Amino acid sequence: MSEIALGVFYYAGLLDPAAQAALADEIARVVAAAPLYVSTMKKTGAPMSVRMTNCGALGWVSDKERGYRYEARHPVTGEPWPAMPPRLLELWNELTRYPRPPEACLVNVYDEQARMGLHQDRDEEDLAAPILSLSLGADCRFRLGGTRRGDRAVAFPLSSGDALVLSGPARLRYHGVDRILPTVNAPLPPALSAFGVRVNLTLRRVA
Ligand code: MD6
Ligand code: FE
Repeated sequence: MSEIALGVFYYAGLLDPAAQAALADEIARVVAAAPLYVSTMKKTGAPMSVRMTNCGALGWVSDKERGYRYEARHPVTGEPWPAMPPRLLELWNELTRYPRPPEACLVNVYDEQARMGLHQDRDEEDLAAPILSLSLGADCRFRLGGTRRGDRAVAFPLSSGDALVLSGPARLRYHGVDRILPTVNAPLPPALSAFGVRVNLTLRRVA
């Protein structure tokens, strides 16, 4: 683990290939129960290039009409989200040491062209709780800015099995995914490879 900036904890290669495959199996079960959907941006209504789903009590959803929010049900099927796999709760406890469990795990699925614009995660009421991110599959170029949009940013790759925690003074730092990198160091495990080339999980406390 290295604290690459105050409150930014980077765990390179935290999950070995077997752990990545086991996690991919669990996420494939989530996707089977809660199909991937396309969210739209709140101001423009433009579709996001990343497809999403969630597990846990709450899930992050977005549309032009009602904006960014957490909901207890899938926006298309109307079903409650699947339970969060116990392994994710363990990783949360291990890596964040936060006394309360995550309520939402957003699953972002990227194809080669997908990206994620620079954003802050601030749709949660509990901004004291960290966010834990886990990546599987293709490397991406991750961008981490400051707490104001115009602040200088650094960019570094996130690879399969890496974990990243944004906490404390870094909780509201802007960040995004510039692009998926072309060299495939670790393909998505077969359980998920039909859906895209990279999967990122973000675990959050909401309330
Ligand atoms: C991604 N990650 O890696 C997008 N958010 O695909 C995030 O948006 C993110 O990595 C909060 C904390 C860590 C993250
Ligand atoms: Fe984010």
